[in-house]
Amino acid sequence: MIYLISDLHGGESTRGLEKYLAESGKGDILLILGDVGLAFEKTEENRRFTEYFLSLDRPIAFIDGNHENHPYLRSFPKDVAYGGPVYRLTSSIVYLQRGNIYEIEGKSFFVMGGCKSSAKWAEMGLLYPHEEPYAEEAVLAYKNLSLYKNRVDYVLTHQYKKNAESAQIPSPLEELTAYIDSNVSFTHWYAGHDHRNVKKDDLHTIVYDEPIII
Ligand SMILES: [Mn+2]
Repeated sequence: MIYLISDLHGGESTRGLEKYLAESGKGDILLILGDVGLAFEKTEENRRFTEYFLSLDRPIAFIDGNHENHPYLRSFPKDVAYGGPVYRLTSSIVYLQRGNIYEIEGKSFFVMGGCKSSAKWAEMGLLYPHEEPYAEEAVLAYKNLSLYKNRVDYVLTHQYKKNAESAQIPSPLEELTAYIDSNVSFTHWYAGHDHRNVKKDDLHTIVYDEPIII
């Protein structure tokens, strides 16, 4: 079975991970919708969480959030898993790259990690380059969706939509999410970032620390 959780934030919110490890079996796979927070802060807690997470001997695939050490995540060797390009952190844990489509247990998953952080994070010195999808990553997303004839089983993103309507020019991520809602056929869209467990409607669910089984 496939389980979904999100937003572990470097060990600050591990309820979903603990529930998953307690409830799931060896053959299951865990997908995390960003803000895992590996090597994010130079604290002993974060160092310990990173070491613990990387020691998990279970299949885990995650997308990135905004609160990640992106250069660290992209420092791992490139590999192929679930039919697409990944960064391989360990023999069982991979980071799924933005704009790609993966085949997991016979289902197709389009993924797009990252989003913009609020200004306070930069002021705190906790903002790494590459938090938001680049235009090239959106281009790759449109290309891969087109190869699938704009039809996938699931859409996984870190952020679904910004809470407030922005008067500014939409970012590549905002343009892409609007495009997917209007042009792509999917069974369900799961996103994290909001720290809530809530089904928004028949097609969209915000995931946090209550594992969802699909
Ligand atoms: Mn986030």
